[in-house]
Amino acid sequence: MTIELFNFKFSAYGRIVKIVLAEKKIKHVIRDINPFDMDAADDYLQIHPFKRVPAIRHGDLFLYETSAITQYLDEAFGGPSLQPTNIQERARMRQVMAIVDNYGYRPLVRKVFSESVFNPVFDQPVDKELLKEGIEESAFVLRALEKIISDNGYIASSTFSLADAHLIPMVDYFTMAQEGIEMLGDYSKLSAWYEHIKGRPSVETTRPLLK
Ligand SMILES: N[C@@H](CCC(=O)N[C@@H](CS)C(=O)NCC(=O)O)C(=O)O
Repeated sequence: MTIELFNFKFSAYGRIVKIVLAEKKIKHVIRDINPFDMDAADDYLQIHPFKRVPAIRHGDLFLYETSAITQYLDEAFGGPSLQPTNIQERARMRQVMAIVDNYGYRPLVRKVFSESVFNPVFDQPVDKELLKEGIEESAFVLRALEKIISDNGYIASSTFSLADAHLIPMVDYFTMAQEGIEMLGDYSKLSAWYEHIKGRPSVETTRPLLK
């Protein structure tokens, strides 16, 4: 059964799932949904009651929430395992994913990237206050990640894990902003991680082109 991925082409969260699909070479088709478009709501609300992306369908299973999706894909399909077997590394992996969800996405993507890059590219109004707030909040996130990053080349372990897939779309968008590049430069371990990961095929082939 082919996976159906309900996604919006610019979604940072959708890209996490795409990276996992690419890492594990899972066949899939993409169904385009724009969660920001109010008209898209009615049918899609049956699949995702909170009207976000991504969601997947696999046979009779419909699933939303990115970390549930990526864990499911990792466990239901062959290919490289993306969850470390070492218990401490696995805990770190889950911690990084939760940091991204609870503290990272909004400042890095919805405040810094959106206000500094996305809105100007698409001729949308820019909210300088939101950008300033995003820069301040992002510093806490980067500092926290710098403290816990593994010394083994990846964010949580010695091999690429779901945590790397969860974090890279956020940092990739963040560093499209000049403010983001400058800030990341203050964190040597995170910068080295980013340099190591950004050219990985699953990361390069899923990077959205803005225009
Ligand atoms: N908790 C959700 C978050 C997904 C999410 O926020 N997706 C964004 C796109 S990257 C979205 O659909 N935004 C629509 C909106 O905020 O109205 C998950 O883990 O999948």
